[in-house]
This record gives sequence, C-alpha cells and structure tokens, in this order.
Amino acid sequence: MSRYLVTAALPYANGPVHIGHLAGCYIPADIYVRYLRLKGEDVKFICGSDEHGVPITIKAKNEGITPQQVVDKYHKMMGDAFKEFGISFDIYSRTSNKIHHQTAQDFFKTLYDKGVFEEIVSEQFYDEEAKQFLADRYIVGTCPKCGNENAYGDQCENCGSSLQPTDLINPKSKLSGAKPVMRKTKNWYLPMGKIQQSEEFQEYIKRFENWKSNIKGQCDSWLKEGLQPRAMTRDLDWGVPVPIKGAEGKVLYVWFDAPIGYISATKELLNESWKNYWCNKDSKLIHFIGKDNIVFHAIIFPMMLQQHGEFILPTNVPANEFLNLEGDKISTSRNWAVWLHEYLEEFKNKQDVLRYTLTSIAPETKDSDFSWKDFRGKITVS
Ligand code: B3M
Ligand code: ZN
Repeated sequence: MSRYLVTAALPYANGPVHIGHLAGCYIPADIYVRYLRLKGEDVKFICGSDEHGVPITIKAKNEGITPQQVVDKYHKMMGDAFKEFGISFDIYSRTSNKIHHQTAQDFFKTLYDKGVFEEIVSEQFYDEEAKQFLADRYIVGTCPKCGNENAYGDQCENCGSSLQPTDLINPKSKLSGAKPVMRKTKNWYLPMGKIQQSEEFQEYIKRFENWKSNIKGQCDSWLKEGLQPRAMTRDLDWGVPVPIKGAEGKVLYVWFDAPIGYISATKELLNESWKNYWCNKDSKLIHFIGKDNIVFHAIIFPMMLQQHGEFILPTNVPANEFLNLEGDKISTSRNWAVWLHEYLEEFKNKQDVLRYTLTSIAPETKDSDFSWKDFRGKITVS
C-alpha cells in the first residue's frame, strides 16, 4: 500500500465555481482519488479557498465591503458547490485560518533564517493620496501597443499584451485616480536563477521526463529562458504579515502563501500525523491544477520546499488545459460561464449528468469545448 497526498488548486475566493473549474481540475482529481481509494490505497485529498491576493481587495473596494466579507461569502459558496457535485475532499480549508497564517509565517522565517532570500530595493508606483504602494492591477493607463485606455499595469485585456506598470502611458491609480509616483521599497526575493543551477534542483527536474507533455513543455521553456528572482513579499495590507523586523505593512506574496495552504490544511486534518504525508520519502505528492498554475507548482513551490529542507517534492503535477464555452474563453469578468449554482437551479438533482458530460470532454491534453447542443446530445437516451 502506498501513501498519497493529492491536492487540487485552491480556488480564489472572489467568485463562484464554474464548469471550467470542475472539468479542468476538480473532477479529474476526484476521479483519481476515488480510484486510489477503491484500490485500498492510503490517500488524503486536500483543498481549500485561496483568500489572499490583489483581485480580492479590488473586488472588496468595488462592492464597498471588506476583503474578509468577500472571502467569507465565496468560501461558503465554493465549499457548498464542491459538496453538491460530489468532489470528495478530505478537507476543504481556507487560507485566512490562523493555522495557515502560522504555518506560512514559520515557513518564510525558516527560509529567511537560512539566508535563502535576497533583499532587493526597487522603485514601485506609490499613490500619495491613498498612501499606499500600488500592485500592478491597481494601476490603469493607456496600452502602448493598442491604445486601449483601460489597460492594467500587468496586462492589456484588449490586445492581450503582457505589460509592466511603467509601460503604461498616463498611468493612474485605481484607488484615488491620482497620478502615481515612484518610491523606493524593500522586498525579499527568491533567487530562482541561482536555485535553478543547484545540483539538487537539477536532480528534481529529471522528474519532468515522466510528466504530461504540456507541463514538461512549459517547464522546459521557462528553464531554458533562465529564471529571474521573484519577490515573495508585497506592499499590501491584505494577506499574511511578513514575520520579520523592518517588514511592517508588507504581506507574503499570495503565490508564496497559497501552496503552503496545502500543508496547513493537512495539519488541520491530521494533527501531528501530517508529517507522514509531507515529510516521508514513501509518500507521493500529486498536484492537480489548471495550465495557468504550472510554473508555481512545478518550479516555484518545489524550490521553496527544497530550500526549506523538511519536505518531499511533487511526484507529479497533472495540469489540464482549459474548457471553453460555446467556442469562447470562459471569463468571470465578462460573465461568460456556466456557474454551478445556476446550473442546479435549472437542472435540479442532475449533478451526475454534468459530471459525466464534463468527464467526457475533460481538457486533458488540449483545450476543449462545452456546448449546450453537445450536452443535450450526450444526455438524451434515444
Ligand atoms: N488561487 C489560482 C487559481 O485559482 C490560485 C491557485 C492557488 S493553488 C495553491 O487559478
Ligand atoms: Zn493593448
């Protein structure tokens, strides 16, 4: 009998669950876990809400409520939807829990004490009216490529270009509308380029050989380009506070704390015996995710685990591609999705019908498409 720890990506608690989430991550993970359980394997299935990050603070501002109110609302909604659709997590936790804050801070402190981070002072946009540093998404301006006046500091949604905030023409703060100024700030970076060269990391990436080709391809191209240091702390007031002196007003980068959420949730579920799953060479760690999360799970989180030293590294990261809806990309902001709670209003007690359909078109190796016509065809007995 083997021991397995299977995780499914922690969804952001800033919107309800849609069919794309189910098809690309939660149903494949659930099928795999049910199969392992049937075989009599020792398996734990871990998930929870990712409750930090800038999109949640923006949503709160737009709706005139607090970030905590946003995550409370969606944590409940997402948990209920997963239950309704039979996703058989052993625990569905959340990253605003105390045990998570503690675990993420301890993790950061261990890396800090080992001297893993580089302290880098950089110039960032600052809003003098709101008295805050501005995350990329809090800066809007004109896209230098297509002239769209509402491009974000990290991306233009009109032409799809990925941007730096400094690329924008006429940048404006989304908080106050003021023109942001540049101000110096210190943050703690994971020196990914340096870690990439290490012998132990080179040993780890040999595992990619046995992984699905879509993941291996993405990882190989990241590694070939060479990795840059990435800030693991941010000037923001929503998240896990950075647990060191001189870091007041800063929180952990959401992609630093979120994967540690898998560890905190396991602790919450198993108390002391969580280590049997995370710190034992005989156990297998498997992350189910969507393709936009590959670099975080296959490269950055393993680097963190390896630098920490107590943990096993992922055995596999089965990432799926995306499910489209009627030929168009599913989008929360454009409200182009089939939301699970709305599906259930139309199709009472028909959870398995949707599970079956989504399983049959799971986007395992390339994007796939959901259409109502196809849905009707699949579920009608002729
Ligand atoms: N919340 C991104 C997403 O929902 C992110 C995943 C975290 S997994 C540790 O797509
Ligand atoms: Zn553009």
